[in-house]
Amino acid sequence: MAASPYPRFNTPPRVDDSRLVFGDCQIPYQDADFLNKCKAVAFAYGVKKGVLGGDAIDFHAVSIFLAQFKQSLAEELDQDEIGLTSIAAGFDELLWLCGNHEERLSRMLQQWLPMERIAAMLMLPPNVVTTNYYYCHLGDHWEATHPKNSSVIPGRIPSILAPKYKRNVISFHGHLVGAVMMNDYWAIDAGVTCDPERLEYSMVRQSTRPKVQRGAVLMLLDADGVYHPKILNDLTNWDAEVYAGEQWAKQKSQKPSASKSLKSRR
Ligand SMILES: [Mn+2]
Repeated sequence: MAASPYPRFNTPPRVDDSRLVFGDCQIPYQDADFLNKCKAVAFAYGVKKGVLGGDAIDFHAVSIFLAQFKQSLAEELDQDEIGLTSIAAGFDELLWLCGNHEERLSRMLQQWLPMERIAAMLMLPPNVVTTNYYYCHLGDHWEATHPKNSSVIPGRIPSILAPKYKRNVISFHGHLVGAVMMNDYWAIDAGVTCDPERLEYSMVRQSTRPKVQRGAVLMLLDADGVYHPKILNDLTNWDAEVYAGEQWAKQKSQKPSASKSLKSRR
């Protein structure tokens, strides 16, 4: 019989450069202070590209969930536009992955709105690049993903995804922070960049779920094509990281012979 004329969904976006990987900003509930600190560290290292790992906007105006505080969709879209434009400011490219919150308007309309259309509706600048995939590849060995599942155990979901997809995994959606080694793979729960105290559902009503944790991952690609994740969270000494980044960027811009590489002595 004839082969199916329909496409195979096997073309996720791929990047091959250093990236600030962050997500779950849930604009208009973003943690501006934490986001500004993460961007300051990335830019100090000379990293001007990012991966926005889904749930960038909350879309609470079109959520099926009951909420005490609800704005109109028009009001939220205004705030989403302002918030996303300012998050993207300073980046040469920000790859915006799909998350379950980005689906909310489509669910209400009962038809799929492509991410590109959502970005166009928000009049986002051209440095914001979209994909309809919920994950992207970073080089041959890493991925950033906004999976369907969540767990109450930090590192649990990425440690299941990693051997399945045969990659080191940076995972969003879980709202937890943790990095574990599972067999041959790193499994990182990246944390959120929203303000946990602005999430009505987890603040007004108590649950057994662990507390929402802030975090992001700066993925630094070295000259040999190897990624070195720098995990950013509430333990981070931001001034020290900015200083380290500036020194590192300065050293990198000088001739290679000017610095002794530890790698050569391995
Ligand atoms: Mn999510």
